[in-house]
Amino acid sequence: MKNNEKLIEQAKDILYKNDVDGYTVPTHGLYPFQWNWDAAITALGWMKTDESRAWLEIEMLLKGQWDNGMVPHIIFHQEVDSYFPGPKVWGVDKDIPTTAISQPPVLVSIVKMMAEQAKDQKLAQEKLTQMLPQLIAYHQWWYNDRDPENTGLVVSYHPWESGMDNSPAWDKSLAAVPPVTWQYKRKDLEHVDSDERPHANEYDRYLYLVDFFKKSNFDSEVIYRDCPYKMYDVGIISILHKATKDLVSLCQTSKVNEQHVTWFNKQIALTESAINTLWSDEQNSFLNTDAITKESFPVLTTGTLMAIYGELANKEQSAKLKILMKSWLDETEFGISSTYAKCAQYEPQRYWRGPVWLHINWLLALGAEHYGFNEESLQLKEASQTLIEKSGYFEYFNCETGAGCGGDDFSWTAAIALHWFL
Ligand code: 9WN
Repeated sequence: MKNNEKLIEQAKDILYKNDVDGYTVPTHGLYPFQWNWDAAITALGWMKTDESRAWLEIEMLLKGQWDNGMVPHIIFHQEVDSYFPGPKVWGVDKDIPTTAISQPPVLVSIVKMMAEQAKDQKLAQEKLTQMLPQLIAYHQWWYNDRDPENTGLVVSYHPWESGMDNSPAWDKSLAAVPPVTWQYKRKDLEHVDSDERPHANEYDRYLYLVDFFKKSNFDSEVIYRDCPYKMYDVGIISILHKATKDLVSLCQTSKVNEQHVTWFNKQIALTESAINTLWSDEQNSFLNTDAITKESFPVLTTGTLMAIYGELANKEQSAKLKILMKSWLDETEFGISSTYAKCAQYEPQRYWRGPVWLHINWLLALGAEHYGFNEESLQLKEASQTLIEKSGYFEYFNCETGAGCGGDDFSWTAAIALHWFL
């Protein structure tokens, strides 16, 4: 790559700049706490400069784990008032305040990659042994809490849980959630242009759900029964599935109790069969589906393509997804747009409705590689390199112009560039 040395230095500088006492904020100001999937992805970047710091990132994340096993979506390690909604709105009364939902569980897969690539194997094995019980508890929580009826498909309770906040796939289900009636002041719009962020009517409903969790005393059974938003999110299901397979492999090499392996293998088999109920022959894709109304949404997003990363597509499905991925890639120059450009809801610049995220390009490239879609995987990598050379380390990028959007000096963008191609 052009300017390789300079880009490496800049990426590492971003990690150090965003380091706050052992955890990394995604970017200062806009996101001043530790986020779940950001932390995991950022740890991969730390592996390129300081392995013990990388392990510390994961340990800090696991400090926020709930007794029931959930690893929350945000860990509010310190008070900072540049973000809304903060710990008071979430109302989680714990030593370290957190939110009450999780995020796409890439964690275990990344821990496995870290252990495999670590130069300091002694440290890696020590950390792995120490964290494995917590990682097992996290995955048990996903299946027990979010699929109590053993269907093979976990549900998600909030667009923020998907990590792809205002993806058009959530529009209809979110519109069925009542808005909050109290007044609030958003802080994201103090940092980023409003045309790059979700609309007010979406925030009204995001907050209604936050209130609902609090009013339900965070009781899993009550939330499962009454939550007005329940989604079969192909992204979460796929990422969880891949991570559970990685967890089984970690358990086997670490000689963990065989019962765990058997139990997780059962979950893996259930999902492999149940995922077919989300397949659409019309769209030639898996579709996100409302778990309350059972309506599936024919909008193609990076979440729906994640089945490739999750290794959940069978032979015929993967052949169709390859064609879809190819034409998706041909639509724009910089990788996979978060919403397929031919869908009516596509907007090249608005949050999760079109822009490109570097870590999503990377996850999809891994999936493409798994299925032997070598051309697509290479195209994703080259497009991602072009993006970084052109625009630097933004949170995400306009998929048509490649212009940086959202927060600048962004941790996961720097981390993936370091890990993947620098
Ligand atoms: C809410 C931190 C997070 C990412 C998400 C991204 C965005 C938060 C927000 O930022 O979400 O969690 O306030 O917009 O959508 O994927 O983890 O980078």
